[in-house]
Amino acid sequence: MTETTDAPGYPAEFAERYRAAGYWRGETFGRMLRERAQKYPDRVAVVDPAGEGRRWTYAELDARADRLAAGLLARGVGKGDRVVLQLPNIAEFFEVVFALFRIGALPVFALPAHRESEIRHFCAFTEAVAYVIPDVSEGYDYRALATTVRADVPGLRHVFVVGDPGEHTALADVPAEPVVIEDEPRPHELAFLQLSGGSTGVPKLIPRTHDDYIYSLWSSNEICGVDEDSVYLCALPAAHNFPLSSPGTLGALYAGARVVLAPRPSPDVAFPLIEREGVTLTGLVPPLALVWTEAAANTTHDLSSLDVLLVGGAKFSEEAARRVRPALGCTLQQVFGMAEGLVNYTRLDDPEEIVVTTQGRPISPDDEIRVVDDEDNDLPVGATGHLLTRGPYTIRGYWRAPEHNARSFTADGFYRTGDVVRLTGTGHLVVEGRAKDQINRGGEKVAAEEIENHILAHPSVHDVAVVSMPDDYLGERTCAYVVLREGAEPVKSLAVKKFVRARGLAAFKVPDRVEFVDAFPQTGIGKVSKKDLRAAIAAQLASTA
Ligand code: J2J
Repeated sequence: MTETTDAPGYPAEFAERYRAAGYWRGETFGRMLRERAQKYPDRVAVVDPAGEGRRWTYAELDARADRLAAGLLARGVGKGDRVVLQLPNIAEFFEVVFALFRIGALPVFALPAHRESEIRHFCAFTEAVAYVIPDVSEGYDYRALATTVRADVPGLRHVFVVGDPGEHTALADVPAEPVVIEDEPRPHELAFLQLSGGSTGVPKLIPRTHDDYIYSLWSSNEICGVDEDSVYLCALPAAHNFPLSSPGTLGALYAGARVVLAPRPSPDVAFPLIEREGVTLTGLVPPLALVWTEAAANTTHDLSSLDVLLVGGAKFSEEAARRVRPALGCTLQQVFGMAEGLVNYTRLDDPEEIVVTTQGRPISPDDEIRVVDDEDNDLPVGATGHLLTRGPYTIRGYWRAPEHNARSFTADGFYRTGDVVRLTGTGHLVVEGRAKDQINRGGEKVAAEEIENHILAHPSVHDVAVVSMPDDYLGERTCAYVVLREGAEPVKSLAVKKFVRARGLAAFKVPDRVEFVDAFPQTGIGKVSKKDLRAAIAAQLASTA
């Protein structure tokens, strides 16, 4: 049982079944890296082209993780402690993650885009003992953010900085002589907390175990053809679940392959890296895949090493999917995954029609898929409904969220994904829409309620409803419908955006558009009809296009 007071674990009979089936191999991340370092000491594990450029071998990454683990233990960071990690795509990301894995401290994977509001919540809610940041990245000084957060969260004992630490501690000063780790993490225990895209006021945390996550990695490797000769380009933010695990950087390291870190995902950065490093696969969200297919037509860079392009995080249109092979000369794999668990891939030998028209099928024969109506009745194959799932790498509940879990999971442990799908006769899933109150902004998830709460704090705002609006490039953008207080000072759309930004939110959550109305359309039972608001803004955009 992985049951703890913090999160519901897999029931014993399921855990036994997953072990007996060979899915859960009884490995941990810490030991996995040690084994790879013994097998492939001199092979390059991580390439970080930033600055002078660094290439760490497996032996070097392993030794660094050991030394950092010892240093963290010496500073009182230990098993079960939470550590909020907010690093860009740099080699230290893996040094820190594996050091934490080794001592059994749990990384909490924040994104570089997060700001005070999110980071304060992660640090306070997880009772984190440490926060790891770069000094300055993409022009933003994370040390100032850390100072602010630390003042609000007294339990946060350490801020470790990659680079110039300012008033904090340099990560480079932490490593110490390796020690024997007493209470090593065990395979069924938690390895980290991943962030949920979410639909609630604050992002929920996803507790993943070594056993379940490592299963998703080695299976993804088989499905995507990753072996020790593969070269994975990490173009999306490394902390996101897609580039981390589908098959991602951790899948690549599991295979003994090479991870190449792209500081940014744009073709001008990524294409030269593909050529230089002989990249064989990478993963992108749909808007970037479009940019890449367009840029490939005019590039002088040799992209011929690229075998597989994974596209997921948001719906990839059939039309765009058809362009991938002609433009980039590689195989497209659509991937429909979620940090909570379930990941679907089109297979490398699927017929082209399936690859361009579906979002794939589950990793595991033991991924249970249900497509149901609003009352949880199972629908026939081919009908569109809510996707529920349970399986060997899908969580049974969020971390410290019992009330929310009662809504997000069925009594028998199926996760309510909030996705609306259709199952084809071949067992593939087609994503048709979404029932959760979320905007999928080109793969970046925005929980409507979170933004609504921020806008409601504005003194002139009486009520607000945040909805998606169609967008050619991102698929969706965010539109906030605002009702002002009677007699309130008139407010401009820009002022609302500025207000949200000033509350310290990731830039991708600031509404793209603000519309002022006198009242909201209502549903039959007197709730705000977001469906009508979505239709209204879509019609308005179409008429002005
Ligand atoms: C439509 N919607 C999709 C797709 C995800 C691999 C790939 C992606 C994620 C991810 C991930 C979609 N078509 N191809 O974790 O390991 C939407 C769904 C889903 C939500 C999950 C991985 N691929 N989505 O995107 O946790 O709505 O994970 O429930 O960020 O993204 O978001 P997230």
